[in-house]
Amino acid sequence: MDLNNLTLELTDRVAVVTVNRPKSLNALNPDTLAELLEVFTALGDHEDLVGVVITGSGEKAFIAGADISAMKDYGVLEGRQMGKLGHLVLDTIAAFPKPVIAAVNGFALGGGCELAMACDIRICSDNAKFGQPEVNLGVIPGFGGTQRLPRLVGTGRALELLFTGDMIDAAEAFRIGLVNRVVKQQELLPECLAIMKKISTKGPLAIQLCKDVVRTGMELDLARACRYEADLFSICFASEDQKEGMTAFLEKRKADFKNR
Ligand code: DAK
Repeated sequence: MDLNNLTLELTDRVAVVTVNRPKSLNALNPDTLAELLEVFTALGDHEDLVGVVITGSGEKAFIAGADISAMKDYGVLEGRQMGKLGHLVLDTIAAFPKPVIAAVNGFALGGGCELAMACDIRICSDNAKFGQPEVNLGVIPGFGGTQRLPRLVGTGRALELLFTGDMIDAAEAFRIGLVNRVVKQQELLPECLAIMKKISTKGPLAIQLCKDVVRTGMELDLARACRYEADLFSICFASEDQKEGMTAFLEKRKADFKNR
């Protein structure tokens, strides 16, 4: 894989993807989006992977949005193409078979906030700032922000952020439920890796099915979603891991899951 805008590191079966364009505060240009798509597509085939942590390089920005200089002169068709690519990348992250954690290490604005919202869990450093400032530029969010933000924080709070373009700090993001946890900058990556380590001790198939049923179920009505849960619950009983997990409990030992 030839990566010019990202770095990819694999440690203890966890992939750390870092958007690496510090000069433009890790803004997302089409090449970076294409690389994200390539990396997540390749990692999706990695059976032993526990999950992915995505972050930005440096201590100032996670991702300061879509690259404004790249899109300034776009016409309708280029705008549409950029929007399609952005949605494809974020949908790929949201549907990625393993957990994805956003380690938000600074500004998460516009497309950066939208990318963080497509992840399963958001942990941020205490200097992080969030916002959807698109109205300042005469546009609306184009990578799902108008949809994922109200689903995460409620319609009223989302519309206030979308109408004002205001930035909120880490404490406020935590208060409204936009992030799971706030930690010091130097603890950010260790904290995310510690969550992944805990996840790595659980039944891998169960983790995968949990993500699937939550993500799919949120798009269904409650009755259908619960029926889907019942289907996936029963599938667990086709796995060796279910036998191992329950046997280990009864034998008062730690389960040795094999992802089968
Ligand atoms: N794009 C390009 N360059 C950026 C950038 C961005 N989003 N954000 C920052 N930079 C660049 C700055 O231009 C500056 O470059 P130089 O002047 O050094 O060459 C460098 O990063 C450092 O930034 P500042 O000098 O501005 O740093 P400050 O600490 O003073 O301010 C800031 C930091 C994050 C508050 C400020 O840089 C800022 O307000 N940045 C813009 C934030 C923003 O508006 N982001 C949202 C972008 S809109 C679409 C779908 C989706 C989208 C668009 C279209 N379609 C379907 C077509 C998404 C849109 C967005 O994300």
